[in-house]
Amino acid sequence: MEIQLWKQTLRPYELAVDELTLKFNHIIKEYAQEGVYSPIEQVSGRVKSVTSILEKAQKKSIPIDEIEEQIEDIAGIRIICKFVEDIYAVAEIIKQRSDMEIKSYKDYIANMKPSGYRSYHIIIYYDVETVHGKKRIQAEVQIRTLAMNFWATIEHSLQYKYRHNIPKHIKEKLNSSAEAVLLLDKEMSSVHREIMDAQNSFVIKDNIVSCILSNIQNLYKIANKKEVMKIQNEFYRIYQEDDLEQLESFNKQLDVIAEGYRAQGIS
Ligand code: 0O2
Repeated sequence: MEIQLWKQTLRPYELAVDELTLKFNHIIKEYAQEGVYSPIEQVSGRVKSVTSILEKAQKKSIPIDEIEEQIEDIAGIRIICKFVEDIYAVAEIIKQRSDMEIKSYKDYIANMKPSGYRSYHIIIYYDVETVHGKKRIQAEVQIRTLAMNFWATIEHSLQYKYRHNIPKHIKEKLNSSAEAVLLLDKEMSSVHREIMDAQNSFVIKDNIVSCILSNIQNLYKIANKKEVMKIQNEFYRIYQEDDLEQLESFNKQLDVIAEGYRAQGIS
């Protein structure tokens, strides 16, 4: 392939990475808006550099004109989760989507790589619309926990530094830290439910409080100031009690009051 064609070839992959990153980030947002725990913690994406593509093609004896077909991770998305259970929930979300078609997957969590690498990989087909029309590309979605990502990032940097010939004593440290990561993920899974509940109630409280605040702000514009001050003080009192049910019922009452003022404003 001519050098100047690389940029053009990689453009649809850049578009795919941008779109997929946005879509996965939107999932986090939707969960937050619905006050539900999100299995996705962070999302990032990258297009493989030309050097890395050429290195991989050389290593795997892939002819230049078969690169797009045979190198499945030119577009790469990384999804970071808190818990191992979340990884499988994310994989399920991807399976259910109509805009991503699963080509294959590799479960390096159930089958850890000899290096100690753990992650769940899904290769998807994804359509992008470019000025030259529709193009179906492949993208690799790597799903891992925060702990797995920490290990993989360090190990990747060491592979890069030692050009895949990591000294024995460092390999041993990597092996023992891979064991520690496995243990950490197991320990964290045992408090999965508690964390989910805590996070859910935090998100629910956060949503209720922002509804209350926006209602109070609106009331300030249309209602009697003294009455709004009373409502505000009542809100502070209930907030300090730290009782979600009370907060919810106060929010409902406030909704009715605000609605009444809106109705008065119309008539
Ligand atoms: P980069 O620089 O991250 O893009 P293989 O057959 O094992 O050579 P293949 O067929 O591409 O590789 O599939 P595999 O094994 O699923 O690896 C795909 C990607 O997973 C790799 O891309 C890495 O990002 C990551 N990965 C796989 N194994 C390891 C590992 O032992 N350590 C770390 N840190 N990451 C790993 P690239 O192109 O190799 O690298």
